[in-house]
Parts: sequence; structure tokens; C-alpha cells
Amino acid sequence: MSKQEQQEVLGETLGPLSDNERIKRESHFLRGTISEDLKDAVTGGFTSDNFQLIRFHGMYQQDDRDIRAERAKQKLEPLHNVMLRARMPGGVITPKQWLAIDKFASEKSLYGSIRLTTRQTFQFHGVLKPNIKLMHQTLNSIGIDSIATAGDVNRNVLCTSNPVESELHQQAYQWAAKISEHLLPKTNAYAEIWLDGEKIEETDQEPILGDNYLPRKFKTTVVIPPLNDVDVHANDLNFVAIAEEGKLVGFNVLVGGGLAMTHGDTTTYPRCADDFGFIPLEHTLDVAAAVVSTQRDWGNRSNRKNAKTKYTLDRVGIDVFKEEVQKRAGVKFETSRPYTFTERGDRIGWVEGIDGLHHLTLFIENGRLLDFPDKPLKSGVAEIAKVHQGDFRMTANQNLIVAGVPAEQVKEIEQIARDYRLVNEKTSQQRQNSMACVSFPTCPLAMAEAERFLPDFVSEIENILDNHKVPETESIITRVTGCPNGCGRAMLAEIGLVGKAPGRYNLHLGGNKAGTRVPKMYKENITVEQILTDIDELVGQWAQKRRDKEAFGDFVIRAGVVDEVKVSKRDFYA
Ligand code: SRM
Ligand code: SF4
Repeated sequence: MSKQEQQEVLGETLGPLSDNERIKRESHFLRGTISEDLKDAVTGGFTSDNFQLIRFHGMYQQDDRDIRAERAKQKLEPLHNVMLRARMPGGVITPKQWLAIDKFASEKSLYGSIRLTTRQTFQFHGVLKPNIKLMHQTLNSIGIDSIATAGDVNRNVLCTSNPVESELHQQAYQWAAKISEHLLPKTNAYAEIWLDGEKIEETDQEPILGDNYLPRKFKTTVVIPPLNDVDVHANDLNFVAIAEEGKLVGFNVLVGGGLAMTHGDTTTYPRCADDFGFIPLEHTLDVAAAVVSTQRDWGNRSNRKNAKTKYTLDRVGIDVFKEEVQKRAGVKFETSRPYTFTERGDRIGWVEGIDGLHHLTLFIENGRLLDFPDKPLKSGVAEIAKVHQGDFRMTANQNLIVAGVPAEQVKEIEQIARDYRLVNEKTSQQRQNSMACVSFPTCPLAMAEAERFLPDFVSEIENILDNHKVPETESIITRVTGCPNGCGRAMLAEIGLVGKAPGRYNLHLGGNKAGTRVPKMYKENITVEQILTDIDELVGQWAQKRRDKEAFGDFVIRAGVVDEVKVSKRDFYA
């Protein structure tokens, strides 16, 4: 490689470093002046550097956008508060932990809700400055932290949450937990700031993440085919479990997925991950560290919009990146072992695992657990937690599994779930397969409604399906994100709405059931009325002209409504 090529691979020719790089460098291993800022009672917020740094500790500064203008009129600063996102590899949480987070959300957060996320964890919204330390100490007392659930680090590691094949799930879950630990920041900053821990500067070394941490957020999953419930193609690094006779023997490794883009910037695009090949189990942690460190050294630190692994792969070439990972990990990827993904959703209702235990998946619309006037959902889960002897699993589809229920307790749990409206047989397949990000009022980046818009939008889609006599057993994977960042994973949906402005969205079509295809933009910046008119027309065509059980996302491509996105960099905007 010539010197110039080397510099290009290292990203040295991409321009001056972004300000986030300065913030990380000067942060003294993520400490900044957060502790001092916490004591400043004059403002409810954090200074600009700490505003970024608290993310590495799992928090975002927010304010309620519904009341922002009103407060400004009254010459008040926005009602600053933080959102916290916990670190829960594989989404596993015990009933005791649940009861503690339920209590904290009820007593100390502005909204009183627990929000299950698309990455298998929960968020508290609306925690005011005086309660932040208490929040971390409460979590710590029950064995939960929020380290590295945000910021330029490896985030919460996902793992297929379907516990039916319990033994395999258990093994996969243990790997998710190990990978999470292995890639975690080593600085003691979290313990010092939030848990009043002793200052231990000897630990100030980051052998994997590097002293300046990663160029951008980094996401990892462990998935058990044929279920792609974690949506691997939204993630930088994925370990696809390969089993022989029910025992995990290794992983196929997929690198470079990600869904975000920026309106009007065609250098940004959603992209599926590439298959690097198979590795035996014992190389898992080395490969994880090698992918992370290659991205650490080669990722774009000048332009944060082009900083994720997906862009590094497209800039340096997949083969060059893969070769470097092999070199750093000291392994050679073997030919990928065969596997297929067939579906993504959670199986709502009861299933019996191979170990004879029972698992109840509760559909939680938008993942929002709150006591609604007609549905006391949050109290219902707390009541289950009081008697449940197994654990809970948060899914990557914002649902909750009551896992590991012995046969003799099934009736009791079922009764509680029914009493609190956590079970509703009338919920359609369509609703179960629809999802939205948080968006308004808490998300500062929201351009259009998502969570608050989804329930009525789904009702309209249900009517359309009904009018065209689509059987109730069928549905179209429909997702809404309030802006092009893609938190609701609309860029892997059959119908994807991407927020553009209040009441206006870009309409994308053509994802598939397995989640292995990015949908293409069909129309830009259109109203909800227009979207429903278009969907009505297209569902009508689908219902009449589909072949066998052809899915909607496949039909719109075959019928030429949109082109297939095969290679994002080439096809997404073509
Ligand atoms: Fe996200 C930023 C919510 C999953 C891509 N995301 C945000 C913030 C924190 C807004 C901000 O930066 O201030 C949102 C907070 C809203 C709120 O009030 O809670 C937010 N993201 C969420 C959650 C809660 C959506 C949900 O409805 O469940 C999900 C939390 C996941 C978790 O537990 O860790 C969430 N975010 C995702 C996903 C989906 C996934 O990972 O499977 C994506 C797309 C996949 C990807 O990363 O490519 C996603 N979020 C983003 C981005 C764009 C990143 C990029 O590559 O440019 C941002 C903005 C950013 O980082 O600059 C963002
Ligand atoms: Fe906020 Fe946009 Fe993510 Fe929705 S997609 S939560 S609006 S950042």
C-alpha cells in the first residue's frame, strides 16, 4: 500500500477532527466536569461538553418539547431532565430488579413510565438533576448499570429473546453478556461520579476502545436463526449462532449494518451488514475486539455523519477491512455455515420451552409501560413481578416476555395479565408487526410524530387490509421513525415512514419479512392522507395480483412499484 493509500485507509485525509474528538480527548476518561455540574443548582442542564459526556454514562439531556414554547414565553429555561437507558445484555431482568425500576419510575420520573426500547432495554424519561445520582445508586443496588448505552462505544448487546430452545438461548445469551463486558469502557469514571467510588486512575487505559473511544456509536448482536428478532442488519457487528445437535459451535460474523441517514445528504444511507464468514466459539471475543479496534483506527473522525462502520467498509473495501480483522484477531474466517432468517416478530402469547417451562410474550404497544386510564399496564407487570419466579426478557421489538413459568403457575400469571389488560386477543397481526420510535415529546431530534401517531395509523392500515380482504393471519411489517436516524428501524420494514416535518413523511417500500433488505423511497415528504391513499391503492393491487403467499414487500418490487436495493451505496438513491 502506498503512503497515500495508507493515509486514506486510516481516514487521515478526511479533514480536521470533529469537536466530539476534542471533548473525548479532554474528558479525562469520560469524567469531564460532570460532578461539578451536578452540584450546579442554577440550571437543570449540563454544560456543552458534559452534555455529550453523560451519554457515555447512559444518559441524554432532554426537555419536554410540548411545553418548550410555553416555558420560553414565561422566560424559563426548558425543563431540563435526563433520559436514562440501562445496560441489559440480551434484555434479561429479574422480577426483583423490575420492582425496583417500577418504583423509581413511578416516584422519581416526570412521566412515570418505563419505556422498552428497540434494543432490548428500558429507558426512564424525565429524571431531574437532583434525582440523577439516586437513580444510579438505586440501579447499582439491584445490579444494573447504564455504562456505555450511549456515546461512541459498543452499546447494549442484543440477543435473540425467544426462550423456546432454552439451552441454545442460554449459551447465546452468555456470549452476549461476555461480549458486552469485554467491550465495555475500562475507566472507573462511572463508579466515581455516580456511586461515589474511589478515584482509581490506574484503570485509565482503554486497550480496546482506545483513549479517544470510537469514532461513533457501535452496535452488536448475537442472533439465533431462523428468527432475526434483533434485526442484525441494523448493527455494526453480528454473531449468527451456528448450532450442531442443539449445541452452539460458533458464529457466522456479519459486519457493517446501520440504518441512519440524513435528509438531503446522499453520502448517508441505510446499509445491510456483510458476511465475513464462520469462526469457532473460542475466537468470538478476539474477533469482536478486532472489528471494534479496526473501526476505531480506520473510522472517520472528521465527519460524524460518515463515521459508522458501514461507511468505513464502503470507503476502504470489504476485503481490506476483513483482512485487517483476521490479522488483528489472529484467525482466518472459514466459509460461512448455512442458515436462513425467516421472520422477525415476537410470538405473542404462551409457548412451552424444551425444558417444560412456559413463556408468555406480552405485546406492549410502542414499548410504553404506563398506567393508561383504560389499561394499567405498568401496574400489571409489577403485579406479575411480585409472584413470578423466572425472569423477564425485553425484546428488540419493544415487547416483554414473562419467561420460565412452571406449569402450575401459568393460570395465575395469565389471570393477572388479563386483569391488567396486558393480554388482548383482539390485537391484530398487523398491530403486532408495527413499531415506532419514541419521537415527540422527549426526543430532541424528532421531526414528525412516531410513537403517538402509530396506534391510529395502524388502525387505518387494519381497515385497508380488511377492505381488501387480506386474511387476518397476514400483515405488512410497518414501522415509523420520527426522523431519518431510524430508531424505529423503518429502514428494514416493508412499509417504512421516515419523519420529515410535522404530519409529513417519506414513504419507503420494499423491505422483506426476514429483515435482509432495505426499502426504497417511493414518495418524499407527503401527508398522512396521501400515504394512506397510496397504501390503499398498493394493497388493493397486492391482494389481487400476488402470487401464492407473496409478501407485500416482495410484491412491490416484483410489480415494479419500487426498485430493489441490493447494494445501498449504489442503489439507495439511484
Ligand atoms: Fe436511536 C438518537 C431513541 C434505537 C439510530 N435515539 C437517539 C436519541 C437518543 C436522540 C438523541 O440523540 O438525542 C433518541 C432518544 C429518544 C427518547 O426520547 O427516548 C433515540 N433509539 C432510540 C430508542 C429509544 C427508540 C425506541 O423507540 O425504542 C432506541 C433505543 C435503543 C437502545 O436501547 O439502545 C433507539 N437508534 C436506535 C436504532 C435501532 C437499533 O439500534 O436497532 C437506530 C438505527 C440503527 C443504527 O444505529 O443505524 C438508532 N438514534 C439513532 C441515531 C443515528 C445514528 C447514526 O448512525 O447516525 C441517532 C442520532 C445520533 O446518534 O446522532 C439516535
Ligand atoms: Fe428521535 Fe429520530 Fe430516533 Fe425517532 S428516529 S427517536 S425522532 S432520533
